[in-house]
Amino acid sequence: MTARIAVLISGEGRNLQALIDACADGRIDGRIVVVLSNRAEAGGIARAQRAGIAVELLSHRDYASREAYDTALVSRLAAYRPDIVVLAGFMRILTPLFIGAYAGRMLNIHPSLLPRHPGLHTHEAVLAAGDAEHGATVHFVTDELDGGPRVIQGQFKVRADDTPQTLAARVMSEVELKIYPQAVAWMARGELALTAGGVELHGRILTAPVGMDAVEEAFR
Ligand code: NHR
Ligand code: GAR
Repeated sequence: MTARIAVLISGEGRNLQALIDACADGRIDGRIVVVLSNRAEAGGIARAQRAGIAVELLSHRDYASREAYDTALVSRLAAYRPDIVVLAGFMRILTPLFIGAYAGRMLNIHPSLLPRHPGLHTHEAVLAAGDAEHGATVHFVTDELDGGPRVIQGQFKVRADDTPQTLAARVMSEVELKIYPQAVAWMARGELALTAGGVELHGRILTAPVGMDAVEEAFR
């Protein structure tokens, strides 16, 4: 059954574009039923419109509290009956009110090798810490910010001349654009789930996130 997918964005939407493309060519057995942005300037809005996807704009500035915003978010999304909610560069921390509505059905991609460097400004943090490696992580979204169970991680070596900009570019092109469509494809096929025992992928409980070697040929 083709999964109904909601994508939440705040920015450029390159991850969104990769998901749009993977749905269009059948690598993801899913349909993006809505793209919701909290920012009117988000470049991803035009990408959604070009693909004929419904766009919802919901600015957090119009709400007095995080709970009021999340209540509006829940009701706006409910109209689209999503099976899966995908955070793709969404920059607002969500309260338990929203997380509870989509528990176990929501993924995020974070630009670091979690549990290293949760939160913002991860590329700067990697350089400041002198890390030898950097990358990105897809994880289930829980109440613990950037702390939900991890699914897949991709990494590469940091170079002596790297800057936050060069790191961001490699995280995106070498890792994020491959692992996120793959993770959403697994979820849409029912091959990935969050169970009481942890993350289940292809019938096995993961003891650690899988790596780039688990990415199928079609997503490389
Ligand atoms: N919400 C919950 N409950 N759990 C997670 O794991 C979440 C989440 C919401 C967003 C993405 C996350 C990331 O990948 C994400 C994961 C925004 C902030 C943040 O500090 C931190 C982490 C993430 C996203 N946001 C500021 C805020 O006050 C606003 C920053 C801005 O607008 O530029 O919400 O990194
Ligand atoms: C991505 O690198 C994503 O990992 C990161 O923002 C970028 C979004 O790019 N997410 C966060 O930092 C969440 N706090 P995109 O809009 O072009 O997909």
